[in-house]
Amino acid sequence: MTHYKLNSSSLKELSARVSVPKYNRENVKSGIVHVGVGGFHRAHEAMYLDQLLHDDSNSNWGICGIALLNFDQKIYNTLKEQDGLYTLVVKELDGTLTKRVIGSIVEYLFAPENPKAVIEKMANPEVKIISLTITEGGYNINEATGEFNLNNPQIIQDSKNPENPTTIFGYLTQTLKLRKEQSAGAITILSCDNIEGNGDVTKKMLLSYIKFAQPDLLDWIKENVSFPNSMVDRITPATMPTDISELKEVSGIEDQWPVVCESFQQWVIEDEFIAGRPNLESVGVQFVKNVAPFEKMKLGLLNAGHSVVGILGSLVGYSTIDEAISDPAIQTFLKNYLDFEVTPILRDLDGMDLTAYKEMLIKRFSNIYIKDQIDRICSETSAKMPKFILPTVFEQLKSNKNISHASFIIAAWAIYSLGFNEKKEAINIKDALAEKLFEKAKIAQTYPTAFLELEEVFGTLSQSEEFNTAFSKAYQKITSFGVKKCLEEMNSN
Ligand code: CS2
Repeated sequence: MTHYKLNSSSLKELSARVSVPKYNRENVKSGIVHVGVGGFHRAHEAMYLDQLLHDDSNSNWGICGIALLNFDQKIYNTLKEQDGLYTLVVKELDGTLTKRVIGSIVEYLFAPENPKAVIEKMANPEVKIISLTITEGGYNINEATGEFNLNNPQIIQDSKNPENPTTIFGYLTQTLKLRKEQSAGAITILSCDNIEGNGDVTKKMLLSYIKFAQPDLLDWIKENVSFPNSMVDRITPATMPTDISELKEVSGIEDQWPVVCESFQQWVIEDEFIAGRPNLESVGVQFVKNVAPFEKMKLGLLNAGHSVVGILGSLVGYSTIDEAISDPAIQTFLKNYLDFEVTPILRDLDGMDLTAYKEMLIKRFSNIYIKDQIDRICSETSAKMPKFILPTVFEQLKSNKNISHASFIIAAWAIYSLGFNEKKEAINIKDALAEKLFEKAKIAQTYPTAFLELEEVFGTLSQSEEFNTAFSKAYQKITSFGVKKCLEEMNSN
């Protein structure tokens, strides 16, 4: 089979083998600028827009992808070499693969190379939406106070050097300033990260920065910027070398960075698009008045579920989520956690069948073709914990309800943070706070609750006597009997 490098000129040949964009990409304009063109964005928003662009009346809704950090150089280079094209490989539960070339990213910029071009692009009057996947840790929140962290050296640097920003806050501020100066019109800033009230949080954090760095912009923003909340969902593991070689061998496509994902997809958004939006409902996006209950459900069940399976699985010595969830001790523990500690805090989900949602979730985690890496799931747990698990804990504590599973998970995380699993193999910990976590984890070997003193992660949790007691008990038990034995005992109660 002839092999083709994926780019605009090979699309015609490739169309005989996989589905490719059937619209004229040259006519597509970037009505959306998206920051963070990792796997998730390319499996989700860019995929929805690709579908929409097949109707010519939507040609104003292409995407300009921004690679914001130095770390993103590789994805930028790939997009550039491949004219923004990439293959999305959807892996069904039965192993069927559906391959489709996505064409909605029609422009791409590498911010560290040319900050000015990024600001000018975002301030272009044709751009109506700036969407973000900058990860849970990207919002610069001090978890101890819930406020914007003005002490972050990069934030200070951006405020002193506004024309050459490095953070998303610096970029957005310059963009809004330019939009105001050039009367470029209103704009929607749409967060697509896993944070409760992600739009509200984006607004709060951005305004805190602007109050500090450019206060004269605040009035304009009030009238001209909207921040809808949204819930996004699609499991997208990191692309593996075998995904790249399979695509080449089976379909003859040489794609440096295809994206693989599950078939499940969901996007629920509040309809607050001040400068207009594409007709996303025609491709299955749900618009609701209040996204909060959906977001709480997804974060509390799915994302927290991932962290539970990831942390416990990692300690036992598994390397993928499907392996870990196929262990009955872990699966039963997860089901009990979701039923007894998370489900009671979920409300206002009219029309949602939570039992079916949870059953589906177990099936999604069990997809043996996805092979979602525990390393991916456990990366940046210090930023995920306050968004995925702690809100549930605080709510349960407030009403004196069960926290036995949550305290067990956090105790397991303290042991995980020492860097070894129960087979004495090193764990590859990727976390901005890895060193601090390690220090606390060391002290926790003698005084377990020292781990909870990390206020930037746990906020006021260490003030709860009830939690401290449950946590210490769980910690001692895990160190004495090992994770599996403890799970089996808890599951049988
Ligand atoms: C995962 C998410 O990062 C994580 O810990 O839970 O990336 C998850 O796969 C997505 O939110 C699925 O929508």
